[in-house]
Amino acid sequence: MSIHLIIVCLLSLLMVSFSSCKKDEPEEEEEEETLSEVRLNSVFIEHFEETDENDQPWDVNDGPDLWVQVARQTTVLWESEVHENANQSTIYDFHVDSNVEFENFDEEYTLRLFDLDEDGESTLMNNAHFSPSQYISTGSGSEWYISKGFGFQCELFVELVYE
Ligand SMILES: [Ca+2]
Repeated sequence: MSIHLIIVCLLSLLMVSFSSCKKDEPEEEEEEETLSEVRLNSVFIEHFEETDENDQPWDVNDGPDLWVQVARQTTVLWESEVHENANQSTIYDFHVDSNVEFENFDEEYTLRLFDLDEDGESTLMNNAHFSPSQYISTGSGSEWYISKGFGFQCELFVELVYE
């Protein structure tokens, strides 16, 4: 074997080991998925106060005409359609059609329940404050339960988007 051939052999060996070295480099570690978006899909009103603060029924003829609102401070993010003549033994599902997103997990949001009156005005029946982080940190998943005693109980169904 000529010295020339030996050098060529050595060089190619070196190149092979160099390229295999590169191949063996560990792939970039997969980044942990982080929660990037929380969207509101539905609000379920499971129980509402039967009467107002004066012990009067919300609607003298039939049940209250329910609708809900989600707000951040003074900004209204979403308002639902109306479920007419609601009764105590039914759970009401208010589906969110538009894209409602809780952008800041630490911020406080407000859920309000109204009765739509015949004159077109609405009476606030109850409200509750919540912040997404309180549900995220406790691993509540996609169902957020809100309760103010037995009088007002509801559940938010959310979609958690990870990146
Ligand atoms: Ca009614």
